[in-house]
Amino acid sequence: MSDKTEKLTVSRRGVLGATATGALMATTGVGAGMFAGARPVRAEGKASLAPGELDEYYGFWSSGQTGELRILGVPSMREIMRVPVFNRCSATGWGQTNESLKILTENLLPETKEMLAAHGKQTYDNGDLHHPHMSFTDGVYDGRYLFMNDKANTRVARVRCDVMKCDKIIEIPNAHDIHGLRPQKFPRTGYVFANGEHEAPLVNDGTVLDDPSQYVNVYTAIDGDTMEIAWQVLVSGNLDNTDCDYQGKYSFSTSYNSEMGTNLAEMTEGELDHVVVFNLKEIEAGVAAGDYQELNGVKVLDGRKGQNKNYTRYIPIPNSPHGINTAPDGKHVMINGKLSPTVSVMDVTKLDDLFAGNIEPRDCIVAEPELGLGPLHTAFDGQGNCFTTLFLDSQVVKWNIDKALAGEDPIIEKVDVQYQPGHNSTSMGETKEADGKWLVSMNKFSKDRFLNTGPLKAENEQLIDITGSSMKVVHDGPTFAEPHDSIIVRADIVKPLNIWNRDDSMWEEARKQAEADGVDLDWGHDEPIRDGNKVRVYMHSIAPNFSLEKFTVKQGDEVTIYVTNMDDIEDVTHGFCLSNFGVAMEVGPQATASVTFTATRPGVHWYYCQWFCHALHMEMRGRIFVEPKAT
Ligand code: CUK
Ligand code: CUA
Repeated sequence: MSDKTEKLTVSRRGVLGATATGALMATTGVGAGMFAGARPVRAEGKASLAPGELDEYYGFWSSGQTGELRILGVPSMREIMRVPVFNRCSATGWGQTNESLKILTENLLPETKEMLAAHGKQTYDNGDLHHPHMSFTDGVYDGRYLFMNDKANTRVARVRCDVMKCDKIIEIPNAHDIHGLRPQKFPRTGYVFANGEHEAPLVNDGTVLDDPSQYVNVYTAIDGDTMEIAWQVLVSGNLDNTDCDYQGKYSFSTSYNSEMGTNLAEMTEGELDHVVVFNLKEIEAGVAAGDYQELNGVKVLDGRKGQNKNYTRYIPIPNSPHGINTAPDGKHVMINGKLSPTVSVMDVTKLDDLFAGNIEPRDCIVAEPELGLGPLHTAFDGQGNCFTTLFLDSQVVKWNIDKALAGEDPIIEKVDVQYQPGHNSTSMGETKEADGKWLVSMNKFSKDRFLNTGPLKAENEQLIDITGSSMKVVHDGPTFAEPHDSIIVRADIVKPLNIWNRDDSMWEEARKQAEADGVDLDWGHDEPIRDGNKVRVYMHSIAPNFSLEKFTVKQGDEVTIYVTNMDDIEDVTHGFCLSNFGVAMEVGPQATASVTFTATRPGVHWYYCQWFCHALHMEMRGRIFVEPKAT
């Protein structure tokens, strides 16, 4: 054990024994800072925008167990849009339209489809979306895509920033429960790195059950352009959060359970956990050299401890690190201690030597300042300062990297937040262009900050002005379950369309089917097209009319309705809602959407536009006649 490690172990023991572990285990939710004097919220400063004023930044928010992506304006913190991804959305028909079902089902594993079919489902209708991140070019957001994980059902999704709709969802084979996710920063995205959190047998077919010694964990690199899996690496310990460098050489993940324990006592037994460093060039060389096993169509390399491969290195870190954040200086990476009151500062320029065997793993840790209790995530101002959330202390601590490196007390200021912060994010903070204007502290508990809504309470996201010499909390923003992470992107980087392009690939299947049916998809067809008991109905909508005011099908027919919105005016979205069939979908301007259902109920049924579009919106409706089966 090196001197450094010994010192680290001792100091950690002292602090942990007395406070952090006890507080965390005994009373999650009631940390020291929870009762600290709550400062009154000032609705002042640049955070309040006048009506009609636009925000300077897009905020892309996860929604945790709600499973959607949310778009906020920063600094106003107004929620502008929700983008369904892993969830079922009543408003847009996500999870019901044929277009969304294609995306939700096309990359599910065969055994998943089988499991879902046994439950009468085509796809999952829940997800747990923690980490939304934008694609990069040259270390800065490029406005192409957003990528995000689903911890609940081991998936990764992509949202197109031109239309703000999800266009790809893949299920990750071999791994379990994708948690940490980051896009490659340089030269571009490139890879999307995804952490499998929960360990399991590599071939999880029931042959191995309660034998954790045979469990593995899996790190996945996805090609962000094709959304195909590039490679996977087996690792020791589970994987929590991940980030990568600004050189395109390394990525790294925290591991909170290097013991591979399965209960709390086992998981926190060891004094040290680790960060796994992945050497991208070496892994690519390993793939090229055929040093992998192919499993479920994926190339899986072995980067576990003791394999003596150059794919990975394991750097000891005080027990249970959580967030990992690369500073905009391109050199330092902050590894947040969680159970340890420290943040470990890793210097990425030392990683070449680490892989060459010239230095010891701990030599890459160049500072390890004590900051407070329960450090979870760190954000940056681009001026050499860090902002670390202290979950147990209910504080954000501002500290200086250079001072930490010099061994001085790096703490500049602490600010109380309400309460128990998890992630935080700064404007452009995870890019080379961190601008040091805004910080959002994403607090897990709101307690008394809003009107009481009963036992289930909102989360509280606080906006903090970090431009001045001291941090100012300027806004409280309640959010529903449960954003973990967010990014704050300069508005000029994101350029969504106002109306769809008619030739968008989103409804490619509809286009092909219409062509096969000899129908002009734009304008539709006067009569349903019958094909055995399958019936296809094509109509268009122009406010305030559907092109079909009635049509007839037979009881038991499988009916597909295609609606094309031929309005080409900004914000004129129509809907199609067939009452008492549970059918509803959004049809954006110049878009086509379709839905398939079985006409089980004979009689007269109304469909209507459920998106208020026109003074005669209520009149925008029509009838479907379902002829009863001959008895
Ligand atoms: S994790 Cu939630 S507070 Cu899933 Cu990014 Cu740290
Ligand atoms: Cu169309 Cu309401």
